[in-house]
Amino acid sequence: MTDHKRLNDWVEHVASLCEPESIHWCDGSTDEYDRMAQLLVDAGSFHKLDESKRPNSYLCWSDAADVARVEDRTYICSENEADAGPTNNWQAPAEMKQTLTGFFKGSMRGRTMYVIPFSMGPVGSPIAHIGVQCTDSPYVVVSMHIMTRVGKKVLEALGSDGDYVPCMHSIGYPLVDDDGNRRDDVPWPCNGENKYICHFTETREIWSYGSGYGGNALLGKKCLALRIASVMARDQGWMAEHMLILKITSPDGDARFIAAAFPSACGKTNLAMLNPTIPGWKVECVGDDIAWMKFGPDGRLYAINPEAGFFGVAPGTSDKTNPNAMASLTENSIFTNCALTDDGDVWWEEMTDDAPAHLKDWHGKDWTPASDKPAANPNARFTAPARQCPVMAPEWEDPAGVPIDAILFGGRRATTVPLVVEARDWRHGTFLGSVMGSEKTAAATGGLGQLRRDPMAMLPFCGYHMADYWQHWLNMGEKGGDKMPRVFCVNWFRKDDDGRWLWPGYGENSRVLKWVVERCQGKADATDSAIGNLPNDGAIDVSGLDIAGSDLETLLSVDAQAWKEEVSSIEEHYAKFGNQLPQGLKEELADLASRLG
Ligand code: O2Y
Ligand code: MN
Repeated sequence: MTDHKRLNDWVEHVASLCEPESIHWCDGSTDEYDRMAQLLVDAGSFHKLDESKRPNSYLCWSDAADVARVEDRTYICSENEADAGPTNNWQAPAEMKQTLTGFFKGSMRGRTMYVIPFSMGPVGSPIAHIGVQCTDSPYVVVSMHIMTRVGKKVLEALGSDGDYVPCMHSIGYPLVDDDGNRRDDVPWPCNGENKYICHFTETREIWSYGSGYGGNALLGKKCLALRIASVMARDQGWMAEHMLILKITSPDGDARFIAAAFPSACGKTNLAMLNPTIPGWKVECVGDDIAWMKFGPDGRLYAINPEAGFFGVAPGTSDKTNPNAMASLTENSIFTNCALTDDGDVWWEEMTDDAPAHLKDWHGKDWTPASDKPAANPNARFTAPARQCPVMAPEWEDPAGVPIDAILFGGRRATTVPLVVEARDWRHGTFLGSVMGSEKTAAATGGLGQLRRDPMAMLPFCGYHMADYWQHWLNMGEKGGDKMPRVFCVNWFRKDDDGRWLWPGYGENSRVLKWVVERCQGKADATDSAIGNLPNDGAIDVSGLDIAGSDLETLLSVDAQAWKEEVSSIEEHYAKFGNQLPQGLKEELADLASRLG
């Protein structure tokens, strides 16, 4: 209980609907975390990892039908369908609430309801916002302890009348039925038939039912920090973006902050904590997934990472691809759907060159390298405190945020899109973000790389009409004028006709970041081209890198024919947004077409 009457009334309302056996207000303490983890061990949900190998860490395996965000079960419930736009599932709020009230009725019977007050961002920061999640999942409680700031300090910041986003969550697996009959619990309770992740954008509420996994259940992350926050940001004049934030310092000590949006499977976490290969340059991490940006007193955009932890994809993460992520999860971490080694540690595909001779896979079954299925689920996750990352920037918890110098948009494009191009101005940058996308891997499409446009990497996360979101970007540019960050488009994934990578990626991407910083410093020249400002010859520092001059030329040139095809593809993409497409973006597309001739 608190002295916040509205909050108490809401918690009482949720309890009377869901009928839990007891209510626990989370205080965010270590003691609470430990008790909750032990409860999960006793229930058979958590496996405690070997204390000498992975101190204070746990592994759990989810239900095989609850392994990822469920985009087809995710809804934007605005009063008008048109406000959700063509890229979101929509249902009227009253209808959805009626349906879900039926599901939530009695859904927590036999369980404890946890009330989690959490802050997205440093508690008390003018850029931060508060949420309160009611949930019947202790897995959610421990995960929220890592991913957000939880507990008493949040209630204090809320005071007796502060604003918060109410987040109602139930896994939908009551232990007592309507007739009072009790059933046994299972290691990963969830609802096998119904899952709903709903956002009531006008009233700023989140209702999530049926799933205990990741973005469906840790409601501070995608639900609050992106879908609801994007609507708040539109209404209040700020930006809630699916972006990492990094700090980069040049050898002369000049530090710059860069925010970057990438669709999934583009190495976002790797870039956020990259080890630069160019001598004297330093990269530090502020955040790996989400950026909230508000205008500061000097008129610049200041960003915070609203999260306190990493919920990263485990498979593919290794000491080679991301040693800093590996160092972040050496202790105090939760692993979901990874494999278990015989000596009580975790393993996933590509963690080491050679797989262990024997494992328990994510189904708990015996596994050997001869098995035809992966040992870890491809969407297996680590949940680790950000403070454990060896390259966190000292400013990462600064309540004032960090001033953003540049914004990068990236995607996975085998052809057409150069290694880096700078937008001519904010409006052109908004255009580049609105058309960005990734090719699905050939494996996923049966051989053909198929392009999926994912504007600003916000396709599954924008809480309103995507075209209005672009208009909001343009409006922000009008307001911020020449103080807005420079915008760049990057592509680490170019291939030649034989499928050979043209760019080495990983730490070598620091060479591109260096050019970005030099553009911000006014030190590097660029050439105006049909698609934007390209690096001049020799401007990308490739000293010590074994790269053919012809490859570099391909990486930094404009294939006019391919771009003409791109224009047609953008026209198709834009056509989905009808009349709501901002005039400024129509003009940018026309300008591109005319520059291409
Ligand atoms: O699969 C999930 O539930 C989580 S998805 C996710 C997790 C961390 C960071 N980003 C994402 C994403 O889908 O962008
Ligand atoms: Mn993400």
